[in-house]
Formats: sequence, C-alpha cells, structure tokens
Amino acid sequence: MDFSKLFSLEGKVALITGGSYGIGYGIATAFAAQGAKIVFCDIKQELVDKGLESYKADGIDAKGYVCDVTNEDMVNDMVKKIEAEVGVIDILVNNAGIIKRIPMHEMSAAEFRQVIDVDLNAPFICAKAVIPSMIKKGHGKIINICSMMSELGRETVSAYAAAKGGLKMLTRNICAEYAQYNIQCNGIGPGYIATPQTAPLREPQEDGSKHPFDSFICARTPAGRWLNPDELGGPAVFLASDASNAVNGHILYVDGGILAYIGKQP
Ligand code: NAP
Ligand code: GCO
Repeated sequence: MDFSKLFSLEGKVALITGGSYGIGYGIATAFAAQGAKIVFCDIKQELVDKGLESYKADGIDAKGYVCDVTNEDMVNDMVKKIEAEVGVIDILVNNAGIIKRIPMHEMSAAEFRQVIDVDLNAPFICAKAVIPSMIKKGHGKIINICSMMSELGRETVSAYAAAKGGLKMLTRNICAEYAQYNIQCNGIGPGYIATPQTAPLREPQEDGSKHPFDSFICARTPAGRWLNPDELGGPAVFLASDASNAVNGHILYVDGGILAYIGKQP
C-alpha cells in the first residue's frame, strides 16, 4: 500500500449539495486541495453565481448547477448532466439543509414536513441518484452532514432533530445495503459552526453584550468557541478518500468535544 496517496482525491469527481458557502464550501475547498474535481449545486442561480465567484477567487475550477435537491426529477437530470459533462460522481456530500426554530406546539405540519423534505428526503433522493453509477464503477463515497441534533434535542428544533436523527440511520442503512459494492456511507456531525445558518444565534444584543445562546455554546464546548467551516475539511477528506475504506456507517462528530462534555459551570 502506498501510504503517501491514502488521502489523495486526485481525479475524483465530488458533488457537494448546497456547496456555495458555509460548511459545503469548506469541505469542497479541502477536496479541491487534494485533487478532486468540484461540482456543487444550490437552490438559486444567485447562490450558484456567488459560489462560482468564491471558488474562482480561491483558484478552484468548480462547476455549479441550480437544483432543488427535494425534487427527484431535477436531481436525476443534474446527475445525468454531471456524468456527461464532468464524469461519474465518486463522492457525494449531502450538505444542503434548512432549520426552522419554532416551538413544536406552534409549528405547522407543513413546516415540519418541509424540514424533513430538505434534511432527510433529499439525501435519500441524491444518494439514490448516484448509487447505480457507483455500483457500475466499483466504488463510491457518500457523506451525510448530520448534526449534534442527530444525538441531542433542544427547544424549538423538533423537525431538524427528527430529520438529522433519521439521516444518521439512513447513513447506517446505506452502509448495510451497499457496502457489498465497495460503497462507503458515513456521516459528519458538526458541532456549532459559524455560518449564516447559525448567525441569528450569535447576533450581539442591543446593548452590545453577547447573545445568550453564544455564551451557552461557548460554555458547552470544551474548546470554548464556535468552530469554522474549514475545520470540517480534514475529516471530510478522510471520509472521501481511500484512508477510510474500512470505515462505514459511522458518524464522525466534529464538535470540539461537545458530546464528551457536561458543560462549564456558570
Ligand atoms: P446552510 O445555511 O444550512 O446552507 C446550506 C445550503 O443549502 C445553502 O446554500 C442553502 O440555500 C442550500 N439549500 C437549502 N435548501 C436547498 C434545496 N432544497 N436544494 C438545494 N440547496 C438547498 O449552511 P451551513 O450552516 O453551512 O449548513 C450546511 C449543512 O450542515 C446543513 O445540512 C446543516 O444542517 C448542517 N449543519 C450545520 C451546522 C452549523 O452549526 N452551521 C451544524 C451542524 C450541521 P439557502 O441559502 O437558500 O437556504
Ligand atoms: C440550533 C443550531 C443547530 C446547529 C447544528 C448543531 O439551532 O441549535 O442551528 O441545530 O445548526 O446542527 O450541530
């Protein structure tokens, strides 16, 4: 075995859903540094354009597609186009996601369904779309972006926790069903990452003091700080590369230690 190439992604085609900024972008730039061809999608043209500008500024020759990942026809069309224009997808990162912070008794069934649709049904739709070609090619890597809420609950995020808990089990089931075809499906469970999704939880108060949730997260994280999207790059490269060929159905928590910690005494 050539250990110097274990983490190489040279020539691999990687599709990152919702990859125009935030965690998806952090993962894609790490993949590109390891030699992968980057393909991403986002729900709006303006997000794809913004993403393409950022990749270009970072010297990455990425390809972007507009695609609503909850729409099976759109996903299937996009996968066909990528196969024709770039090549068979070797690595899929199911990163696109939404959250609604609403107390459960005030949440409508439609709002609950929408979160489940983007955070759980869409990873099923995207995985289903890429698996047949991965089987033909003889290998594939699927990485599902899970959450602390795959393990823990908190007020106002019932739909998100239900979806991300479900995504953890979808990860294990894809492993169970497709490991025989040399497909590895693992999850990454990020802790609290400074992205637009969590910006409302970090917004300073009117008097300039820290948002109480910001203080809470710093006290709950042994490192005492929010993490950055870039810090997910290394773990994602590991799960996308040959270095993890024997790791399957695993959720790798990249949380600065949150799940190991009872929290700082106030
Ligand atoms: P994010 O705001 O959740 O953005 C993800 C991207 O997905 C956005 O560009 C978003 O577009 C796009 N998207 C939403 N619905 C889509 C759809 N139906 N089809 C295609 N794209 C869609 O950013 P993030 O914080 O970087 O989160 C990325 C992933 O990590 C999510 O799955 C999230 O749940 C998960 N996560 C985040 C954290 C954190 O602390 N930030 C922690 C754990 C897990 P819009 O901008 O239009 O919504
Ligand atoms: C929240 C947050 C979380 C994080 C993340 C934690 O409101 O508690 O948005 O759900 O985004 O998924 O791992």
